[in-house]
Amino acid sequence: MALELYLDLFSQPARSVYIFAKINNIKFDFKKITLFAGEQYGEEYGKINMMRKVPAMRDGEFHLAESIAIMMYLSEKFQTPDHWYPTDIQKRARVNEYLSWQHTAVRMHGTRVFWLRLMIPKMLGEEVPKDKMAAALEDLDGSLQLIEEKFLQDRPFIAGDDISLADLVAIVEIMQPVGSGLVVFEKRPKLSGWRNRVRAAIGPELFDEAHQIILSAQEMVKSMDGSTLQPFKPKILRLFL
Ligand SMILES: N[C@@H](CCC(=O)N[C@@H](CS)C(=O)NCC(=O)O)C(=O)O
Repeated sequence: MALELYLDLFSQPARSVYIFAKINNIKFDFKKITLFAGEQYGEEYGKINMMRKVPAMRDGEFHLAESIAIMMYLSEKFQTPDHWYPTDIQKRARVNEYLSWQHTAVRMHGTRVFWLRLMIPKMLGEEVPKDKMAAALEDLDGSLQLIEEKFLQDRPFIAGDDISLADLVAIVEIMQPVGSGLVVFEKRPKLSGWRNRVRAAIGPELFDEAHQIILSAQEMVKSMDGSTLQPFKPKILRLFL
């Protein structure tokens, strides 16, 4: 049985797993789980991932959730090039340091900005108080500043001269608020130079293909049916407002 990856490219961690598998020529069946249609709550998907999130992986009888765990599994199983998850313990520690930090920093703040700027007003019809928006933008800005000053410093990539899982996880998260129309790179030359290197290392075609959905999100929401999200409105507002 081929390796199965359960993905929706609207999701940042799903994109990182998708890019990682593609760039390493790992063969897989793309199992689309449409989050906005609530497919993650279906009975069948509950058997794949009881946490009801994407991404998830099935390799024969073995099921795995969590993007970072999935990419580490794939890197070991398929012996991907060392730079992705270096065996040198200090380089690996740099990658781990970023991966450990980002959940409650770039991921949390970038996701919040995406929902506050785009999904909550346009799909749920809810007005976002100005102070909430300002606080979310400030938090995101603080995280981007730390990526530049602490994680990148003067290095081309987070762990040194080559791209690693840390850069991949970072870029997919930063692209989420970009998808809501936020100007991120233009005012940050260091981050912008790094983004260009990451895109070149991934390959512009694969990078753009993986981000096509999120970069057309502003256009898509115009024709999307907001009623599919209504049942989740209390949960969404609790999470982001
Ligand atoms: N820590 C998890 C996060 C997974 C996650 O939160 N996925 C979101 C999309 S970005 C999801 O599936 N949400 C569906 C829901 O909460 O209903 C990972 O890295 O895989």
